[in-house]
Amino acid sequence: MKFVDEATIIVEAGKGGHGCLSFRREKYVPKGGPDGGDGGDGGSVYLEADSALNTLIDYRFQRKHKARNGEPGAGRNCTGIKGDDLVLPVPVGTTVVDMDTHEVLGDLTKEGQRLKVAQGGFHGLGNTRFKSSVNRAPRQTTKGSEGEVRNLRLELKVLADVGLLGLPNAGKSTFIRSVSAARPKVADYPFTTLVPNLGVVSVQAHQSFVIADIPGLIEGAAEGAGLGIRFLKHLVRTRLLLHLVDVAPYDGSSPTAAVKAIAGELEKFSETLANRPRWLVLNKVDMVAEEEREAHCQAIVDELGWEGPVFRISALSGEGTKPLVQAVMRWIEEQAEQEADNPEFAEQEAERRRQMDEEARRKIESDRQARRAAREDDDDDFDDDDYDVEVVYAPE
Ligand SMILES: Nc1nc2c(ncn2[C@@H]2O[C@H](COP(=O)(O)OP(=O)(O)OP(=O)(O)O)[C@@H](O)[C@H]2O)c(=O)[nH]1
Ligand SMILES: [Mg+2]
Repeated sequence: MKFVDEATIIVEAGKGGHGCLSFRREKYVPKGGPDGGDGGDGGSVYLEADSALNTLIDYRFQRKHKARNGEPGAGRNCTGIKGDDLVLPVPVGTTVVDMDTHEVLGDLTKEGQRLKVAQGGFHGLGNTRFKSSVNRAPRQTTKGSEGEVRNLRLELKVLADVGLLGLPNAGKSTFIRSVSAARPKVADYPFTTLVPNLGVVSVQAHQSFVIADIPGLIEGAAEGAGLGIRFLKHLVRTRLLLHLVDVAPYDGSSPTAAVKAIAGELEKFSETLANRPRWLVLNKVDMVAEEEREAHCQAIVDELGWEGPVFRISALSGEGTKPLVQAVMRWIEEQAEQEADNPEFAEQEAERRRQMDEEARRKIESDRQARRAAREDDDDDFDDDDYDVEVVYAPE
């Protein structure tokens, strides 16, 4: 299935039905009173989070979505039928932004959560409503009001507790394969992973977390090198980043330089994200002779002046992955407890998430505009946000 994480759509609520102008006409009843009924309300448009979906692809094909109009009222005080609401299913993790005001209308993060995005028009009143002791034959009615119309941008960000970060070939996909049931492709060439993959890591019964594998980043990604950096937005909902680095690259390049390059790109994408908790994971330790391992790894840590947590693993053999996964689980639980016990901390976290969202949105939007400006013929159908690949997206 094609993975699409952004789409722009137009939603239009239904109009309210007009009120009816009518008088009772019956045999032998001269001058029957007013009997024009009210119109029906127009249908509203809702978005609803649906866990069966994991891409916004459908919204690339159909962009306009309209709820039904309310029916007009009729004689004999018949009220018009209300227009049906339109409920559009979107993947869990979809953020909805009003493109005209740039306002974030909502974040659909739970299965079944609903958000009204366009209010249906209000019904018009029939002339019966205007009957009074001084006006027994009112000819007055009101029209139904228009339904709301909105231009929306839908943004999908995967929901994961932990995000993986690293150069291509660092072993991110190998790692997620070794600790979860996810089966992303692994290969010894760069950019094997083209779309985010999720894996559920079960630590014990009832203890699990979700980990997101994203495409590799390279130096200059913020300026569009490699696959660019827009994938980083999939990390903004995570709580913890695992920064994987190959301790013994084939080409003899420096692991330290690799870590710094990634940190630099992260910073350019979102400062707040760059300052989130990030653990260093030294991968492929099996490639270093056992007696040299300790010194080799320590040298990298010293050269970086890394003060945070460090883990040494071999994603391929599984060595060291268990302690890492357990530490992650503990950390996540502690964070969750802290958020539950300390409202101030929870509010700060929420604020940081909002900030990251905002920074990510700004960066992606300015990149998009730069690309559009660079393209000579402004071909509107050209979709540079597409990931033109087939993926199996199975968080199991
Ligand atoms: N020896 C050894 N090789 C590893 C280890 N982890 C990964 N590899 C190999 O490194 C290569 C790249 O691994 P991937 O998991 O595809 O790397 P990635 O970080 O997902 O790369 P991209 O998707 O391209 O960003 C593959 O040939 C893996 O078999 C490890 O711990 N030890
Ligand atoms: Mg990969």
